[in-house]
Amino acid sequence: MDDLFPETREQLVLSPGAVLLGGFARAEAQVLLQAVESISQKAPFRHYRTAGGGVMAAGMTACGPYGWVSDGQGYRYMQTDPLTGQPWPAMPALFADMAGRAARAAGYEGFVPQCGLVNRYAVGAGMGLHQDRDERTMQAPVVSVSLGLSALFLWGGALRGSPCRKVPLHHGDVVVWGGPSRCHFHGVAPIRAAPAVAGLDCRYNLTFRVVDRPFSGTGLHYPD
Ligand code: MD3
Ligand code: FE
Repeated sequence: MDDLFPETREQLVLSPGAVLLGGFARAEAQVLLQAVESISQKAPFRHYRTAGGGVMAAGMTACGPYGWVSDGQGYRYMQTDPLTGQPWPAMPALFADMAGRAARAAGYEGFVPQCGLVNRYAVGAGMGLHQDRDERTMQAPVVSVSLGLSALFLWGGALRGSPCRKVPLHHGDVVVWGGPSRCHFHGVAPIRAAPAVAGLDCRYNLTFRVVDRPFSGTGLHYPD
């Protein structure tokens, strides 16, 4: 493993199917951030309204065939950006490539994302406990990449009331969430003020998702 993936600081199984690849994206962070900048020029960060009437603390945009949106009518994936009426910016090859390599390092072959969701957290912003269930298939894993300021990730269980573990996620960390962990509750504690990391005074999280395709890859996942 060390020979194949020298970029991984440590591999930690958080729970069955959830694998933390410490520092996996660190060496690529600057090009990933340049791609985020280019995406946000075409599809600007915005703060979606929640179904409950609130506003999300994290700014969001997306790339690839699908973007995730919320507007008070509910949460869903759309093939066009409601802000511009245009298709979402194309998924940069380095995004899809990195997500595929991370999934492979965690034991999944054939991960090809259809959505690259980009979340931006200013200091003080967090994300409440939730499940990701808007994808038509829960078979494929989700790959997430943390950039910039560190976060305390809240890792719950299958039920909202399950106890939460606090997992620090740092610049360059990648987590692959698959199998039974795919439907666990999770959230992000408000980002704490800290010296800039890689020139960033905020945190970005990229999440890569399969939205409406059956997952034909291999690895720990729910059967058809
Ligand atoms: C576990 N984002 O966008 S990434 C989200 O840091 C989201 O921006 C957080 O939760 C963030 O939905 C957490 C980690 C993550 C993402 C998706 C998951 C964990 C997951 C889907 C299923 C299980
Ligand atoms: Fe989520």
